[in-house]
Amino acid sequence: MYVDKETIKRDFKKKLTSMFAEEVEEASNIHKYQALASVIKDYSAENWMKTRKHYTEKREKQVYYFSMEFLLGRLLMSNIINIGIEKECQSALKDLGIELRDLEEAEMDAGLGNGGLGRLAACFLDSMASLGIPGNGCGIRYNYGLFEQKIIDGYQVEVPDNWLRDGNVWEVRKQNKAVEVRFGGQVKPYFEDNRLKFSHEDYDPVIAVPYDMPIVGYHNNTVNTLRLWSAEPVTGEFDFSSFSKGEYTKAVEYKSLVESISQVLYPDDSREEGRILRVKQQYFFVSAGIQSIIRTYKKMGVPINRLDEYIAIHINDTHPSVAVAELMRILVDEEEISWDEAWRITTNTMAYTNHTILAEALEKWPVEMFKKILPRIYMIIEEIDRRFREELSRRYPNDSNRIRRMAIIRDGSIHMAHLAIVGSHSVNGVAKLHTEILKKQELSDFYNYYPYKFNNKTNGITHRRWLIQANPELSNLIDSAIGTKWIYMPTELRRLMSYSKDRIFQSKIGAVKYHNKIKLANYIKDKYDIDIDPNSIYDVQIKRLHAYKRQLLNVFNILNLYYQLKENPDMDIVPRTFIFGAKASPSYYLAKQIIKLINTVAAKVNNDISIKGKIKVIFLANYRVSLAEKIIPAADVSEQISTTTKEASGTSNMKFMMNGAVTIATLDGANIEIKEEVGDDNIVIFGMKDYEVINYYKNGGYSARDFYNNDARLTRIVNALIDGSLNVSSSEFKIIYDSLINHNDEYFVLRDFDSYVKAQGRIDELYKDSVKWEEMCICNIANSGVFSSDNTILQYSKEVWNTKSSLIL
Ligand code: 26V
Repeated sequence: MYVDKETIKRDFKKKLTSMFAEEVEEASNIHKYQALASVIKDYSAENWMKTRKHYTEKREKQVYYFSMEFLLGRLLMSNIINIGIEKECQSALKDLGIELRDLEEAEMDAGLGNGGLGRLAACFLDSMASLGIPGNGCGIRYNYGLFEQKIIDGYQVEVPDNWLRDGNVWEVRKQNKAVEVRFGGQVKPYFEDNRLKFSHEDYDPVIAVPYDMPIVGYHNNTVNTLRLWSAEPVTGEFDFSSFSKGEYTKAVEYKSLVESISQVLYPDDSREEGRILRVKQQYFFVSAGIQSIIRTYKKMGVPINRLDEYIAIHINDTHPSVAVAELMRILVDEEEISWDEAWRITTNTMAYTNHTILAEALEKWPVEMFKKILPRIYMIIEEIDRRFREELSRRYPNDSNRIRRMAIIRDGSIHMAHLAIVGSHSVNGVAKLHTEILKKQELSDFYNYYPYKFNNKTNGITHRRWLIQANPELSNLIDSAIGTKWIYMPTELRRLMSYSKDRIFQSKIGAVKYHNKIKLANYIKDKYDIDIDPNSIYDVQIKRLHAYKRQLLNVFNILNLYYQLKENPDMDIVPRTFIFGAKASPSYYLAKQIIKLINTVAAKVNNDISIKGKIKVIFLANYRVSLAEKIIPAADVSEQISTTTKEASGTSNMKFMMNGAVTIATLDGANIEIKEEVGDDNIVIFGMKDYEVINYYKNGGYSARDFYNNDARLTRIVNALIDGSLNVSSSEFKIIYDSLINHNDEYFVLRDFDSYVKAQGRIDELYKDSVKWEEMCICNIANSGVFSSDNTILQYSKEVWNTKSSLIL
């Protein structure tokens, strides 16, 4: 869609008037942002309607991506770019004395996710829309997203993220599409027309109200929908004036139930809190989502038993796996379809992605708790479990252990991953190694039983946000070298390979990087009042804080360098700026102490003039999507140093690569595939191999204490945690010390230390050879195209969902 600059100017001024009764000169940036966003939303409104109508008229198969998390970040720029009116907006605003980039900064991030899993969902929405695939998101409209992180005295302090304070310009509340979701109560069986039926009584009804957000495709007139559900009370359900009737307690409980459901996102990554509320949240959006799918489907007039031909439901991790039981409930109880037929439809409709092998993250709900909250759903899960066990005992008549291991309900808990696997036709991991580990280890029983269900879909990232939007200079430079075909076909970036040794192109790449580094330095100066040197290597680790991601290994290398520099301040190394960004789960004490450690080391290193500014450590508070967009284009080195086997895929690794950073990595997750793409010379690999890690876990035989005792560098560094030499009390980092020495270093930090230090030495050597370095950067960019989420989504579409692109002409 095209809009000229004069129209934008006129519409923008009109909006400022209608929304705020303000002139351009008097409006704040927030108001100007809101007016512009609202204008942009208006521009996409017609295509939004058209897309919906088009899908219905053509009876296209639609996919619904169910996810508890959508980490969208900001939407203004991405919508403007995808509509295709960036230049027009820029110059319209310029005429009015406004910088588009300033308005961009006024937008709050939609931070409705913890990390990789939530951001992946957002990248997938962008790709589906840009490919014209009929794809919808379904999730929760949390009033509060992931907490805002403040750093006070080096510690993480969590502050509520009130992202809706100024309203959300992008959303549309659809009151008339609200549905009821039922909690608690009892289920009474009865007979009617010779059929066993169930009536759900005395339940607490909650109204689910959808808020729709447009997902604008890139230059293709497609506008898909992300539907987020908000929980509201049933009006008139409880008469608060009738307290005298003894209804008071019930009324108060009801009110707090309703208010809590869509109140806040769980800030836990891979750690189970076992909270009742989480089950309620899951059922809430799943039930609302499926009810609304069925409602729309029925309008098409196709019989319900063909649902699986028109609808695909994707389960993002186990969080929405109750969808299996909810769809069964609707088909069996409400549509009165036979169990077997309902089961065929359900399993053909559902597909499940696993995102982690960490045991702590596998959701198990206590039966006693679950059946109180969802009595009918529990009965259905029991029946699924009973039939599944029966099937298993026919197949494995003498293997009761195996049947127990695979059961959905076992030892008083419901295993949500098992429910998801049994109830889906497709189960996938998110990178080659991860899928192999699922097949051979974590889910090997299921792989044996259902080999045809298992497949790999390596993650991806949208190159529109992570390259075109975040790094416009690089994007323009690429255009000038190879044209713009890569935008529609990211693997075309390969054509940059013919420039990898071109000295002129190399220096242009270097200049773009340098300019991005200056921009980041200015931002850091502005926000944190710290000077960083754009001629230093920007070495970046940004991701959730977790022991397996090994921020600690990074810190140990820094301390090692620091001690070396203390002894020899003239040591010949390229100056380095180590940049961290990470949020820790509020209940994850070890992770929070690692943040404190990073800040403690930063204070020590940055204030020690004797090392002549050769290394600096910066912890950037409140890491989030919009901050990632500033950091990644400026990075020289991408830290992907998880304990091998633990990082299912990683996606920041792909973002860095696409922006021309060189990766230092273990052979874990998608790092392996990155190495395959760029070749051994363009990535720096270190650390244990997957089989070594697996062997250690199986057979023991690792002694962290031996490494601590036998490597003088480690002795000194680990001692520093408890000897007060970091200028904090000697008990401050005792928990970190204990995790390494007394709990035998579960994630092999000490084991991989030497290998990591050597790898960092190689980085230093490579960087000194600027011709080689630029060549590496170009090879990384050139080979990053396969990691566009367009590529991933095309595979899901073809191999899992059976959907196709359907563009409005
Ligand atoms: C688990 C829980 C458990 C309880 C409370 C809240 C909560 C939130 C999230 C999770 C699961 C986290 C799993 C996850 O984020 N996995 C990451 O998924 C990325 C996308 O596939 C992948 O790149 C990362 O390697 C993987 O760690």
